[in-house]
Parts: sequence; C-alpha cells; structure tokens
Amino acid sequence: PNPNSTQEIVRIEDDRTGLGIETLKRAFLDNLFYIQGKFPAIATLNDYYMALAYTVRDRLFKRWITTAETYGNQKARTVCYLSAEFLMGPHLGNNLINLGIYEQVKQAIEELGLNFEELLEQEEEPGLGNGGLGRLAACYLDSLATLEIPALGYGIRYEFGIFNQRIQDGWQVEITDKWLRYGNPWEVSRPEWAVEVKFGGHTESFTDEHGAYRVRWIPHKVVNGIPYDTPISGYSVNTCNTLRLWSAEAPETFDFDAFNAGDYSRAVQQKMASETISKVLYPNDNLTQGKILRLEQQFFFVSCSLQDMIRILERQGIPLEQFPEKFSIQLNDTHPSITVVELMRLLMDEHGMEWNKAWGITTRSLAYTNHTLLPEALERWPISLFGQLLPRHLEIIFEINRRFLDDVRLKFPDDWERLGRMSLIDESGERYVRMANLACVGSFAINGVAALHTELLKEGVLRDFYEMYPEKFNNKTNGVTPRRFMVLSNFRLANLISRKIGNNWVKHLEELHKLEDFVDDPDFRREFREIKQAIKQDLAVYIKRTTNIDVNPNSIFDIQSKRIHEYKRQHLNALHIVTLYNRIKANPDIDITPRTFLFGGKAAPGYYMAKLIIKLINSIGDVVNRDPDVRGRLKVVFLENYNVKFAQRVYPAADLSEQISTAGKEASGTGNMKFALNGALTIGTLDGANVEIREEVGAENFFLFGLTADEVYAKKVAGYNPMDYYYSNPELKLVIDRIASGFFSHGDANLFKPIVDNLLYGDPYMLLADYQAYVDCQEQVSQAYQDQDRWTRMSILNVARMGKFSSDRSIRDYCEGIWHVQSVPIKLEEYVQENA
Ligand code: GPQ
Repeated sequence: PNPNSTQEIVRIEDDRTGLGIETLKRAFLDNLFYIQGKFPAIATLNDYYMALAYTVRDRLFKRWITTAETYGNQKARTVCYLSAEFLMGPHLGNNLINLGIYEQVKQAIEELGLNFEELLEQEEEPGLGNGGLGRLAACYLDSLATLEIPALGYGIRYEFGIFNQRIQDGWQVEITDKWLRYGNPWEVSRPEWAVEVKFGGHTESFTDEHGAYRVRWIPHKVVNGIPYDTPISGYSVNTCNTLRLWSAEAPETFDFDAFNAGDYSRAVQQKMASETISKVLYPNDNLTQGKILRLEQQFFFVSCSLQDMIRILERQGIPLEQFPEKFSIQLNDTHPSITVVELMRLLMDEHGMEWNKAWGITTRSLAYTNHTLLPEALERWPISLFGQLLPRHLEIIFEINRRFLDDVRLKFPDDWERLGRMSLIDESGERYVRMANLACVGSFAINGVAALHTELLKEGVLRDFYEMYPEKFNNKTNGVTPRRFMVLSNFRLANLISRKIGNNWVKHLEELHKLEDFVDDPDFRREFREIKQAIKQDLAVYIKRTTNIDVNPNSIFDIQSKRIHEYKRQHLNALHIVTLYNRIKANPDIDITPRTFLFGGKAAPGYYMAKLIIKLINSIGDVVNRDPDVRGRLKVVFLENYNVKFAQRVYPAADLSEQISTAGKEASGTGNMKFALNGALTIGTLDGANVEIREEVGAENFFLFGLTADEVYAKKVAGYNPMDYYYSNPELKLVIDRIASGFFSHGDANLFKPIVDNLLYGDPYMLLADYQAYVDCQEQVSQAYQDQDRWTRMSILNVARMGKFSSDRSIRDYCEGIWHVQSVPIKLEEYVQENA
C-alpha cells in the first residue's frame, strides 16, 4: 500500500486471488509450506509443482464458486455431457492460459530461481481416455466454458487410466498408469453428494395404493458413487464449469450378512468387487469386448449422473416434469446409452411416473453422437449377462421394444426383415441387446462427427433408423480447442499470428483467414519458416535425449501419431518407408528428399496385429537407421508413450501429417485438425473430416490419394483380390517380399508373416489397392518440399484456413441445433486493486 495515499484501500487482492508477481510468489511459498509441508531446502520438484498447482487452483476457485452460484440462482438450462472417457491432458498450463496469467506466473517462478518448464513437465496427466473420443470430450468442455455455456461433464474417475507404453526390443510393453500416486490437486471430492447404485438381484411387481401396477427392484448389491469435481476454466471469461467424475466405493455396511456370519473374507471380497468398478479404463479404441465389468462401469456412472441431475432439480425447486427444460443430455457414443433405460426406471419406479410421461421426458432430454462405422465397435450385450446385472432394465427394454416395433410395423407394414434389423434385441443367434438401436430410439437427435461420416451412417449402419426418423439425423463436424493446441503448445506461432492480426483469433478462429494477407510477405514467410525450424530442432534434441537417434531437422518431419489400428494403416506408411529404402539399396546415389518418419501411438494390449505393426516399424527403423547406404537420408523413430502431453510437442513440429485411413473407416479424425492448424500439410484419403479440411484449405494445398469410400465399397462387392496388385506391381512385390523374407527381422521369416499373410490373403483395409497412389503422392510431397518457399506458402494457407475446425464452432452448432441452450455470463464482484 502507498503510505502517502489518503484513500482507504480495501485489500481484496489477498494471497489466494491476487495476480501481482509478489503476491504470486508469497502464495506459492505459503502453499509449499502449508500444503506440502516443505521448505525450499528439502522440497522436491513435485512439491514445487503441487505448490504451484494449488496457487493456480486458488485463483480458479473464486470463478468456480461464483459460476455455480450464478447457475443455481438463475436455474440455468444446462448441458450434461456423458462420456466414459475424458482425456483432459495436463491442467496447469491450460489453466494459466485460460486465466491469462501464464507470463506473470512464469516470471514469479523464475524469480524464485526455479525452472518453470520443468514444473509444468512434472504434472502427471489424467489419461482417462483412449484417443479421439475422449480427447473430443475434453475439447468440448473447454469450448463450453469459453462460450459461457452452463455445462457439466459426467464420467468415471478411473483409478488407473490408459496404460503407459514402453518399447522394449521393438515391442510394446504396458505399465500401469498410477496417476493418483502423488495426489491430484485439481479435484475436490464431494462425499456429501454420494449416491447409491444398485446391481443384480431380481424384480417384484405389486399394486400401489392407487391400484397402479408397479415394480420394485431388489438388488443383489449396492455400490456408492462418490463425485470428484474438477474445475474447467474458460478462456478469458469468468466461467468455470465442472467435470464430475464418479468413484465407486463399497457402502459402510458392506455385506452385513457375510460379516455377521463370520465370513470376513467374503465380506472383504464383496467390498473389493464393488470398488473394482472404477478401477481401470478399458484400453480399447473402436472395439467392444462385451465384458460384464464394462457394462457395470457404464451403468454405474450413468445412474450416478442421472440421480445427481434429479438432486439438482429438487434443490432448485424445479418439478421433475421439467427435466427436459433444465437438462440437455448428450450421449458420447453408446457407452452411456443405458441412460435411456435408467432415466425411465428412475422416473417410473423411484418417482411414480407413468410410462408415457416418462418416455416423453426421456426422449426430449437425450441426444446421441455416433463416433464410428466399424462393426466391431458397435456395442451389444448378451441378454443373459444383461439380465443378471440389470434385471429391471431388461424388462424396460423389452417394453420399449414392444412399443417401438409396433411403430415400425405401422410405418413399414409386413417388412419382417426390417423389424428384425431394427429390434433392440438381436435374435439372429444368441440374443443380444443392441445399444446403438436403443440410443436411436431413445434420443431426439442423432449425429455423426463429420459430413461424410453422417452420410455414411444414413446409408449404412443406421439406414433403417434414418428411414424411420429422418428428422433426428444431423451432422456436427468435430473440432479442436485452439487454446491447448496452439496458444499453449505452439506459443511461438501463436505470438507471430497475434502480432500480425491481433489475438481475437483465439476465440474466433475464423479470423485466422486474415493471415492470407501476409502470404506474399517474404518477411512473414521467413519468420513462419524459422519458427517451424526451431520447433523441429527442439524435437530433434528431445529425440536424441530419449532414443539416442540423430534426426536431421532439415529433413521432412513426416508424422503419424494416433492409436495403432489396422484401419488407420500405419503399415501402409511402413510400406512406403521400405519402398524408399529399396530404391536407395538399388541405387545408393539416388536423389531423395531426406525424411524423418515419426510414429506415436498405443496399441490395445489384446490387439495382436496392432502390436506387431509397432514391432514392424521399429524393426524397419533398426535396419534403415543404421544402414550406411542410407547416409542418414531416412530415419524412422517410434516415439514412446504418446499421450496428450507429448502430442502437444509433436503437432507443432510436423511438416507432413499422415491421415491415411481406408476411406469410409475414420469417422472424423481430430489429430488431422491439430496438425493442419499448426502448419503441417496433410497427405490423406477422402475420409472423415479430411474431406472438409481439404475443402477449406484448398485442393492445391492438400496431398490427396487413394480410393474413395464408394470405390472401396464397390471393390469389396466386386471381389477384391490383393494378389492382383502384388503380382502386377514389381516395386510393391519387392517391398512385401523383403518384409516376408526376414530382412527386417534378423532372418526370421515367421515374425511378420501374420502381417504379410493378412495383406496378401484378404487385405481388409485395402493397402495394396492404395499403395501405388500413396507412393506417387509421397513423391509429390518430396518434390513440393524441395521448393521451400512454395511449401511455406502452402503451410501458411493451411493455418489461415483452418478456422472452421475450432471446437468453439462445433459447440455453437450443438447449442443451436440440438441443445437449445444459451450462454450465461459470469460476473465477479469488482476487486479494488492492491495498489496500481
Ligand atoms: N473414436 Cl467409437 C474413438 O476414439 N474411440 C472409439 O471407441 C470410437 C471412436 C474416434 C473416431 O475413431 C475418430 O474418427 C473421431 O474423430 C473421434 O472418435 C471423435 O469423434
């Protein structure tokens, strides 16, 4: 305070809200002392990270609490985003960006003699998701908060998230993700809002006091759901929403019978079984395994979340009838689709509502997003298993189905095959509950995640439902948040852009188009190129440190990072590498544009082919990286343990983004957007959102190759024979023969036989059909890269034209087209500054 000032200063800038450098330093040391119980001489890096995280968290709380209060007072209409996965990535850096205090905090930390980057690195990311689907949920929470939309994310607090990946001898090894080991400063548990979830047992019918037919469910076990809340800040607004994740706990009076009978170990076992529910994330991407525990997880978090919503209604004094006016529930794929049935059960059995009223409320509240066309990802549960776990829900499903099939019969008389296809129960063999059918019947809106994907849904997997309910179908093309994937992860490029066009683009990404004015400015192009170069240099240093491989920062950084999956065709990329290698072996003096092939991604632990693809890439790398004939012109690097934290390093360093899935298989893709936004050029098929990216950036700035989705389909129908390509293309034949011969596996001709056989005797993802087009297109990439100035222009135009792919645009589309929800700005009480 200024001692000369006569004005009375109300000092609201205290140690928990103040943003001045001195206040930040004091608060940080205070947290180190009182929360970590440490003084600097004995503090570890983690202690410093925790002290900083709490310092930032304190500054979020004012916003968080005011947001909750405002929503409560205004009884705001709220979006509930239900998702089995939220792949949030590290919180600290993102919150600093959103609060607008990144620079101040960095300075404060450095003035204390600490390394700020090192502290950010210290955060163990919550890997509560597998890939695109979970990361999309996280981007959507960021945009909801930034757009000041009242929203809750609901999911599961897995004790172990996605495994950590090590590469040993070229193979993937999985290590348990103990992300909670050192505590989680970003969550607050709310045991006072715990709810009970029932499982198993049987049902009984009875007549209530009004003479109405009712059912009661006598469960075999009850599990408690404990909510853990994480604040979700918006960018440059006061809004701070909530991610509410449920953790399973055994009730205090666990298995009393067993306990009293002296069967202590059975009682303890019951307790452990209950707590197993939220133990671990299923590590499959685009695959359903039909495990009972997975269904338990889904029902667990759905039931907890719906009970929580009903509690919120009651506290705000809103009648249950107005549930659809208060909440709009989005189902992130079919994982939470049991919502359709659980909401019916809660309304009828627990709140005495009759069927028609309950069904009206349910179907006015729910909307369903489909994220895949792959048949192996469509969830279905064997009836017997389903009925054992959720006997009451099975009864309700049968009744929904009975009424639904009556509707189908009215609309399509005598179409027995259609009835069989649309039934919620698959009766073609062993009987199954079809979760996608359930989601379609129970929702008022059904959307795909890219234009092509939505069209393919309408003519393929969901065709019958489209014909039944055309008005329900709509497209919502995915998007990504420019805060995490530009401002935070690529501050050099972000700063350059802001110097040229101001910083409005961070919230209005379409404004990036203003960069087009600078594409003819040689100084701008030079700066733009220098930034990419500096980032590549940094990644080269990182690669040297972690893998001991030297990579040339002047080579093309050609990157494919995403889950390892046959449909994503990392092995097509591998075929291209071997092609170039063979050309060098045949002619060591050949003129070749130097390339560094970078791969990152996890394989599901039970996915044998995907793991073998990882081994193949590493084995090719072992040979190529060492062969003196190559003279360092090609390098192949598999980057271990690809996760959000690492992805943030990878996107800014890419020259070329590999988006090479078989057309018609990738619903959207979102990595494709993050790469292009950071100035990478795309080599890709006409699949998912690639189609729209190419439309936006211009065909001349996109490397397109391969069959279209229609051509893929037609070829399948006509009888695809990969051998035709093998025998008619000598270069392709040599590539496959080299892999098959054991050349890359120390002479072991068996190791990669499963891959070779899969390609030659079936090739379900049509690599051989697309091979030549891919290799030719890669040649065009190499040519284009030779002309650095042309490349830079293309790269700038990619950045400038990616505005459509902000998740803010996606969320606005959802708000207008599905949720019908408005923003609720949050006002903070005025602060009186400590002293200007
Ligand atoms: N996706 Cl069904 C997943 O990441 N996991 C899944 O289990 C399913 C879909 C992806 C999909 O493969 C991508 O094409 C999308 O971009 C992404 O969801 C988000 O929509």
